[in-house]
Amino acid sequence: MDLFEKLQSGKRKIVKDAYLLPEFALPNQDDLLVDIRKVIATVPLRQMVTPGGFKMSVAMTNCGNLGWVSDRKGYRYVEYDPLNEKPWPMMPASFLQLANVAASNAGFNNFVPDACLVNQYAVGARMNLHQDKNELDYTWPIVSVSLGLPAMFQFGGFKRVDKVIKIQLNHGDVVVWGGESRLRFHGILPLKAGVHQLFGESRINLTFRKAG
Ligand code: MD3
Ligand code: FE
Repeated sequence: MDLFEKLQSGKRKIVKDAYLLPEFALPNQDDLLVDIRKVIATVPLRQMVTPGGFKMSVAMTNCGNLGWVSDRKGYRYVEYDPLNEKPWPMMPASFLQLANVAASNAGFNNFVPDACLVNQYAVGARMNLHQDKNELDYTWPIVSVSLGLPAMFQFGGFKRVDKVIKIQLNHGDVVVWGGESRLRFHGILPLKAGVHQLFGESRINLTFRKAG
């Protein structure tokens, strides 16, 4: 952690255009938990299938106007949940507000996400190195909120083979990826066993995007 440049208000610059806001979401943790429960009661978490036919270890669902989905046909954003053919639930105000304030804090003003991907990691779940390229406009940042068990996040350069740096993401941490960092390869190493007071044996990541 101490390898990052420390900035005002505890904010840390990870690389150009990427900022870690340690524990930024902590004051909102109770509201976030209530709203996460509401979302997943409406549109259940599900393990999607990759275009290659593998079941993802991370369970996912969405809220907001657009939701990210994967199936044999590919990765894309859709307006309707394929499980019930209904629009995704509205993004809770607690989510929208947090994403907007975090983005501003990192220097990206007027961020109004239209998609929130809810990623649930059970012990052992992971996300392979990838780039986020399904959004229309890469000039908007991505805001990521980590809750529950800690995870080892890895990010690299702009090619899969570029060397990666690891950072631990803890409960309440918010990361903002904009500008030049927006297309960096990134992933999550297999989640280590543990029990979190509020989130039990799991990690939840909320990822906010302007996708459409
Ligand atoms: C760096 N999620 O949903 S969030 C994803 O923790 C995803 O669930 C991870 O990668 C998770 O696509 C990582 C942090 C993150 C999100 C988007 C990024 C880092 C990023 C986009 C560009 C660079
Ligand atoms: Fe990603």
